[in-house]
Amino acid sequence: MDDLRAKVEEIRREFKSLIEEVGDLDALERIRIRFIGKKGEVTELFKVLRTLPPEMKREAGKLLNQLKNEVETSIARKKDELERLARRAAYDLSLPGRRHRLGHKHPLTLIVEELNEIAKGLGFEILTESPEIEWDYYNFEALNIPAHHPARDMWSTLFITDKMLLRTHTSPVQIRVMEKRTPPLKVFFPGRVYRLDPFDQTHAPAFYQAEGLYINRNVSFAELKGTLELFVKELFGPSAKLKFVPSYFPFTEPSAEVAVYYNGEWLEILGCGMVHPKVFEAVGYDPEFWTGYAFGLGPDRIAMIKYGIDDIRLFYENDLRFLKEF
Ligand code: FA5
Repeated sequence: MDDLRAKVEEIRREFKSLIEEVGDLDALERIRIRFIGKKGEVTELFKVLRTLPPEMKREAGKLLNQLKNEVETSIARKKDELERLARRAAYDLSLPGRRHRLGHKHPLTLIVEELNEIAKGLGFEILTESPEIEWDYYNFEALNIPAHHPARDMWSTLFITDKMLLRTHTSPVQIRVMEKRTPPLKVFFPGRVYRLDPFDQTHAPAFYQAEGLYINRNVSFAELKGTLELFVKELFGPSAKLKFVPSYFPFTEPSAEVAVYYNGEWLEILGCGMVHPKVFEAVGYDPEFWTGYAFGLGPDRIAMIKYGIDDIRLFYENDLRFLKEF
């Protein structure tokens, strides 16, 4: 019995010193096999147990079970610890962190915001919301474009019902504002508009417009021209080349278009003119008393010139390689 006790102590000491030193899972497995494997040192002692006389078996059994439990518990604890260390080593803390990519504003949003800022600087009040689904009355009729008038052909329209459509321009907002307010007024309203236009290099079927309206007494065409020149120079720089071309819109008289010189050609960016007396009549303003100008800018075309983009479709394809450039 004393022999057995001494043997147990020896194994225990040996096991303890080994388990303290062990640094990896393979070595730990070797220790497990050595002590409690099928032919392990502790396992072999149990075989000796069988040969002992019955009166010693009880005490010896207790001794051996205790040793076996100790060994098993220590191995399990060590295994946990080594596995945890291995997991931690899989993280290289010296690597730089992964940056979360933040989105940013779309180039057309940037242009619309810039237009708003310029307009604000010129004393316009900005209206950010207006309906994109519009009544025929506001989009056409009140703007001096009666039903069946050939001027309707200027806007290839997406009708929803006979009387309801996707607005073809931001000009209906002129009517909505004038119906609600009394002059003088100076407002600017960007928004999306829709046309059955081909989706080509310079046309989109859904695009932006931004419109200005100024009503007061004795407003002159010279003021309109000066305002638009300022707009263009603010946008493209003081050396930007622009030209006024006579044009026709049913709701302005006289009317003009402005084109900017870009990449060897003139690109039309806006329509404008003096508010037509018929429009004043439609909203109940006295055309003998009030005067005013209106203009409608095309932010898509402006973005093309400003950013040197030769195809409007790039703004709508949502290719991240393109959008990341801005
Ligand atoms: C108009 O829509 C008038 N409402 C502008 C106006 C307002 C005139 C106030 C007088 C007074 P127009 O159809 O020309 O006009 O369009 C104005 C601008 O929108 C154009 O100069 C152009 O820059 C832009 N635009 C027109 N069609 C498209 C399109 N399919 N894709 C992108 N931009 C377009």
